[in-house]
Amino acid sequence: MQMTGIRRRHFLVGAAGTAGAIAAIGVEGLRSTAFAQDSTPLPDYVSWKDPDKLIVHSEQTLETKRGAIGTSGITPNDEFYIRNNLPPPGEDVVSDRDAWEVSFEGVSNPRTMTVGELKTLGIETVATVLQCSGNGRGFFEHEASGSPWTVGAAGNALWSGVPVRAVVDALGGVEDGREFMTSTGGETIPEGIDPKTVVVERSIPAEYATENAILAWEMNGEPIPRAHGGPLRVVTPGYYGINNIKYVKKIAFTETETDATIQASGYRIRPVGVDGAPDQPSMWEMKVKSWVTHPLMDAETGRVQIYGVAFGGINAVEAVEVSIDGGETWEQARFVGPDLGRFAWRPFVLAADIEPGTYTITSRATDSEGRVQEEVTEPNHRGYDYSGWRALAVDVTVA
Ligand SMILES: Nc1nc2c(c(=O)[nH]1)N[C@H]1C(S)=C(S)[C@@H](COP(=O)(O)O)O[C@H]1N2
Ligand SMILES: [Mo]
Repeated sequence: MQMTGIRRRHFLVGAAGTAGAIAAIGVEGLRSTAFAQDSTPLPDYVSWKDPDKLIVHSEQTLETKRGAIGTSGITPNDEFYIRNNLPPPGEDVVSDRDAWEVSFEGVSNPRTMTVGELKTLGIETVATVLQCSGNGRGFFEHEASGSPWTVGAAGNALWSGVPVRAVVDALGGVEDGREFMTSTGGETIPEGIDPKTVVVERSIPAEYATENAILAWEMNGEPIPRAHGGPLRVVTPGYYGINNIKYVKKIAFTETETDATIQASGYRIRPVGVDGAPDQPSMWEMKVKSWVTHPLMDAETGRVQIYGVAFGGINAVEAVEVSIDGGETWEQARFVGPDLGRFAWRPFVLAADIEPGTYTITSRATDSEGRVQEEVTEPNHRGYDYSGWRALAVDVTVA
C-alpha cells in the first residue's frame, strides 16, 4: 500500500486540536495537565495494575489505553479494563479460593458446591473478548449517561474453568421449562436499599449458557484476581461483559428472566429518551468489530505497520480490511499470530509506505457469517453496542 502527500516527518494525532489546546493553556499547562492525568492514582483494589496503560475514569471504571494493545493477542491482567456496578467485595473472598461456595438451583439435584468441588468436574479453557456494553459510548453524539469509554473497555483473555454443561450434568440436568440461566454476583448489598434495584444479577438463554459458558477460576495463567471476579466468575464467550458475573454466588436455571433492575430495564437497546423495559433487546450477543491501535501518533515517514484487533462477537472473525483514506478504498489486512478460536480477537496488520500527508485510518471486519462491521451505529439511549468504523478511525497527520 502506498501513501502519498506533502513531505513531512512525523505523525500527530488530531494535530489541529492538539495545537489549539497548546495555544490555549501553554506548553507548561499542557505538561502539568498530562502529568495530572497520568498520575491519577489507581484505586486500592487494583493497585497492582499498570497505571501507564490505563485511564482511570472513576473508582469503578478503568479503561485500557488504545495504544497499549499490541499484537500478541492477549490482554495482560495488569492492563485489563475494570467495570463495577457495585464496589467489589473485600480481600477475604480470595483468602481461601477453593472454599468459595456457589448454590445451584433449577436443576434436578439443587445444592451448594465449593470451587474445590467444581474443579473435580471438568476443565476447559476458552479465549474470549470481554467487552463492556458501553465500549464506544464516547463516540455517540447524544449525551448518553455512563462512562465515555472509547475502545478500551475491552480485552481478550484466556479463561480456565469448568463448563456449565459439566456442572449441570453432575446435578442431574436442568429442570423442564427453565429457559434462562440467572447468575448472581457476590457483592454486599448496601443497607437500606431494595436489593433488586442494585444487585448484579443477569439472565441469559440457558441453551447458550450450557453450550458455551464456563465457571472460571483462572485468567491468563493466574487465579482470577478479585477485581476480575475471583475466586469464581461466569464467562459467557461472545456475550457482553455484563453477562460475565464476577464472584458468582448463585446460579439458578429459571423460567423467566430475573426482575432485578439490571436485567428488567437496564442493559436494553432503546431509542434515546425512552425508558428501559423487558421487551427491548437485552445486551447479550456482541457484534463484529475491529479498531486500529497503531499508528496513533509520532510515526516516522516510510514503512509503517498498521495494526489493531478484530473479533466477530458470537461468531469467529473471518477477515479485516484497512483504509487509510477514511473508507474510500480498502485493502485486506493479514491476521497475526495463532487463531485462539471463535470468541477471541485476532490482531491484524497491514504494511504501508507512508508519504507525508493526512490520513484517516480505520478498519472493517467481517465475521464467519458474512456480517460486515457497520459504518455508523445508530444512537440508543444508554450508548451501548457501538461498532461503527467511521468514528473508530484515527486521524493521523505526517507533519
Ligand atoms: N458481580 C459483578 N459482576 C460483573 C459486574 C459487576 O459489577 N459485579 N460488572 C459487569 C460489567 S458491566 C462488565 S463490563 C464486566 C467487567 O469485567 P472486568 O471488570 O473484569 O473487566 O463485568 C461484569 N460482571
Ligand atoms: Mo459493562
